[in-house]
Amino acid sequence: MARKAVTKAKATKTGPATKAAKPTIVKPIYVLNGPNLNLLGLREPEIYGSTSLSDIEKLVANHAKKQGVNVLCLQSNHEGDLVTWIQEARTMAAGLIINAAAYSHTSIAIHDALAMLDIPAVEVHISNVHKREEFRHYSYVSSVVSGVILGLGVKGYTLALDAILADLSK
Ligand code: CA2
Repeated sequence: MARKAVTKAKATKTGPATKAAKPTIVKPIYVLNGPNLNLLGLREPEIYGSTSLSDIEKLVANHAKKQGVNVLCLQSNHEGDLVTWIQEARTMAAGLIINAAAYSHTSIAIHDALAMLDIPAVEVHISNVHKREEFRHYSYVSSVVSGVILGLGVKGYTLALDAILADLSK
């Protein structure tokens, strides 16, 4: 279940507050990217577009900044790194965005780590995996996150951020 970051509305001298103050989210939103995504923009632009991972990270960071939140963007080609960062997110993050790339279709370790999170988590895939090879149709991630965004290109990352912020302000 999503942790709620709530700031109480301040009472004024003239009476009780009528409108709740906007919640302050102090912890960063973790943005985790898995194997080979460091090569985005270099090959297969017909599937993944021409945006690099560093461009995506800037896009998400700017989008977050406009809404007064921070992101921590991390990428690894190693399954264990992703597991460690997901575990770290349990206490250090307000929410988590994950594109586990090929590990989405294989990793029970990532599934188990995500199952232990109690912060909102959204799975992102740049491509529509359901229009692709059958081995990409199943994701071990999907059943243990709040939601999934796929096939919408790099915009999926900012949409995921918006979904997490909406969840946190409920
Ligand atoms: O669509 C996605 O975001 C994927 O997670 C991307 C993964 C793929 O294994 C998933 O099925 C769907 C692959 C990322 C590979 O990235 C590349 C980067 C540059 C050139 C080719 C692939």
